[in-house]
Amino acid sequence: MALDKEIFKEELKQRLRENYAMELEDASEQEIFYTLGALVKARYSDAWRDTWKYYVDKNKKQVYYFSIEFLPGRMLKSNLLNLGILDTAREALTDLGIHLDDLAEVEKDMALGNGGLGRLASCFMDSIASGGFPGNGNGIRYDYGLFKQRFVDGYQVELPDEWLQSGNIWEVRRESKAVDVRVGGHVYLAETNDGKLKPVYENERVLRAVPYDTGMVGYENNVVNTLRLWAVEIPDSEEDKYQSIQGRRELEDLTAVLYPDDSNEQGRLIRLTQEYFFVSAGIQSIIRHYKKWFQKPISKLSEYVSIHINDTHPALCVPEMMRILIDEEELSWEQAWDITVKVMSYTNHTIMAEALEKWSIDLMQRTLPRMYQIMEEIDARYVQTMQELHPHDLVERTRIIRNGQVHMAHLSIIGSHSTNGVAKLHSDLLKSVVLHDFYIIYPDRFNNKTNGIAQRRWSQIVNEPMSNVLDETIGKTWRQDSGDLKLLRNYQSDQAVLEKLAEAKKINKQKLADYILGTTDIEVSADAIFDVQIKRLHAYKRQLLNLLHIIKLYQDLKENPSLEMQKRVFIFGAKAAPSYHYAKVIIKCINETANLINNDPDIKDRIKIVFLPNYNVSLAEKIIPAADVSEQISLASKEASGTSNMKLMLNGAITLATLDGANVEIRDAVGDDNIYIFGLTEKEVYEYYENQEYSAQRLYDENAVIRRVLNAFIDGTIPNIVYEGREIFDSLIKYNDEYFLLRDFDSYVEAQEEIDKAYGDQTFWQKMSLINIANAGRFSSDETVSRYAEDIWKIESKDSFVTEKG
Ligand code: 7GP
Repeated sequence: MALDKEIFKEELKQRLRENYAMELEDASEQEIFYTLGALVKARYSDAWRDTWKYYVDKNKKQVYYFSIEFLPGRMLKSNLLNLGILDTAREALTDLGIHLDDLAEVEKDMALGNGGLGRLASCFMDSIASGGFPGNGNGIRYDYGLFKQRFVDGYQVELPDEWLQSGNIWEVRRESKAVDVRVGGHVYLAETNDGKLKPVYENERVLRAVPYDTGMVGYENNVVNTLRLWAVEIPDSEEDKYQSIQGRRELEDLTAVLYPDDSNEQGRLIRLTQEYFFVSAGIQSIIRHYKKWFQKPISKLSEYVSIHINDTHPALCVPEMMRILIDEEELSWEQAWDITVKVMSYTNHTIMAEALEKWSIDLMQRTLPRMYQIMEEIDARYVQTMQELHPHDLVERTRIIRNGQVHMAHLSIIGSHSTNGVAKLHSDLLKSVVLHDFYIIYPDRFNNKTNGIAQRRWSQIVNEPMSNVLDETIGKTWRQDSGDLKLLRNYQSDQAVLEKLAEAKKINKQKLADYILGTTDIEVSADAIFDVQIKRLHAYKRQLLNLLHIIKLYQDLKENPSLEMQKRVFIFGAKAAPSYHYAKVIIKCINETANLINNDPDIKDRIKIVFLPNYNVSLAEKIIPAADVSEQISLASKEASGTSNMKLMLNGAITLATLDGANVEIRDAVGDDNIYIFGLTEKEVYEYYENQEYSAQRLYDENAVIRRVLNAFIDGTIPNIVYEGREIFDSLIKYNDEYFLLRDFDSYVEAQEEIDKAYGDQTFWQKMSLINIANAGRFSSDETVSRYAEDIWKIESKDSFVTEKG
């Protein structure tokens, strides 16, 4: 439905009067934002209800995407865009003297995730709705999102993110859909009158799970799916047990924070309970919905329901589904198992061994006794079936319960019909190394689904200047179908187009420069190369390698002030996990080096370092359109996919990368001439692991440049890092440089030098940039979710519905 500007203005004013008893002139930005949000929500509420009803009436199979993280960021503009009213709303607001962009800044980032995995889940939610697929998210409504990051004396300081303080305009609390979740206590099996074994619970705690639903608005297609996030409450029946404030707090803390520190027992307990809480609530509500609206026998469940386990945090979906089918629906084990495996599918997002989740048997038994019993049975039956087919060792290594621990990845693979990695290289590594044992057992279960990004958000919403150039050059179809970006290829030698794209980039850079000045007091020139590394702070992602190169440049410039090079601004955005000491040490070192270089008069602004605090989705939206260089420099084999690489490419940044994760596919898309590749290949990395020949000490001894750079950490060159500098130095030399930074250093420097040269030839650079934009279409999450829908979830897009609705 087209939006009439005048009606929209009137409605906004009317709602302000009704809700705040105020005229527009007197309303604050906050009040206008909430009013506008309510107006937008009202515009899609019918479609939300209709979508739900359609799925039910037509008995459509639906997918439920279970994820312990979702990172939607701000939703005002993306809802306006998807409803097809962004431009009109913007104009109407302008008429009223209001800037939509300023208003949008009022919205708190919904930051219910740490990084890539959570953002991917949100890109998928957008694309699932936009593709017209019946699909819903299921997660946790944390009271506090990921911590807010500040820097104090160069150190990361974590502050609570009170995102719900002023309410959340998009959510709907659905108390009538609450379910109870049982944890703790004891469970034993007792025979019932009819001779069946039934679990009996003793001293368990009952938690009430209350859902908060948010509409996931599809792009101009009248589809609105649901993201359901669960919050814990105390059920009436349990009120007596929670009379002390202390007791209530403990319970209410369950959904208070995202990923509580799991380095201590108390933290681990909360985390495991969180995992079960949203899994159990989600599955109970799916089954209830199925029974009420589909009216099909439970034995047909897998024809109508698909559940996706987004990394292993929701792996308890497997035993929880079994519990409901056996204990409550009274199916046989065999039948329940058959259904469960057909319903479940699993994505692995990391090859880092320390991130593969395991829980001690003891903790599992104490926290979730019935889950543990069921997992023991799954494990025993697995061994029984497999020992006839495979060698004893192999079966032992792949068991769910082994060496006193419950292995959640093993549970996810054994209990589902599909396991996928998130880029070709990653999926291959899962098969050949990380999950090789399982690949032998279940070769048909393994597949690849290369990640993608919500391209409309990461181009149309965040980068208007570029979007306008695209419209003028190739028409507007790319806005609907990002595959059409390839039309831009025809303009790679069109000087006028190249210049217009360059101008758009310049506008974005100036805007970011203003933001940088405003938040950090650092002045940067929009003529410099904006060299960007934005992602979680992790040793394997090698922000430190970036820093080593910067220090080298600094030393070169100090030694030879007339050295020719392009001006560069190195921009970082990264949070370190609160308990990740080494990552925090790197942050401190980057900040102190920034202080040194930015204030050194000899450097005369030729290099600047900007570490923007509190990296999140909204900040990414400011940085990405302004980037010239995209740093994707993880040690080959370690980054499962990466998604900032795709966002940066789409916005015309040139990728500087190792052949890791999806970088490999980006290289294939743009060709060797339009990307800068350096460093060890994944094969070479594994060779080092095998022959154990890596010696950082030798590289240090033999390479004077490396020596000088590393010495800067311990000889006082970089001030205020007496302890941190030593720690970095030792990690590289004494502990032999786990991520081979020194081995890749020379080739990284070389690639950086080529970039420096290339930027000097602006036509050449702009052409590379254009080719990157033109080939970014394939990394759309629209495409990715279509592959999941077809190959894994077996759900259909409801294009027919769109035509029915008109
Ligand atoms: C990330 C991977 O590190 C990144 O390479 C990938 O692009 C992203 O998932 C989406 O697939 N992993 C996580 O964020 C994470 O928490 C540990 O993984 C389970």
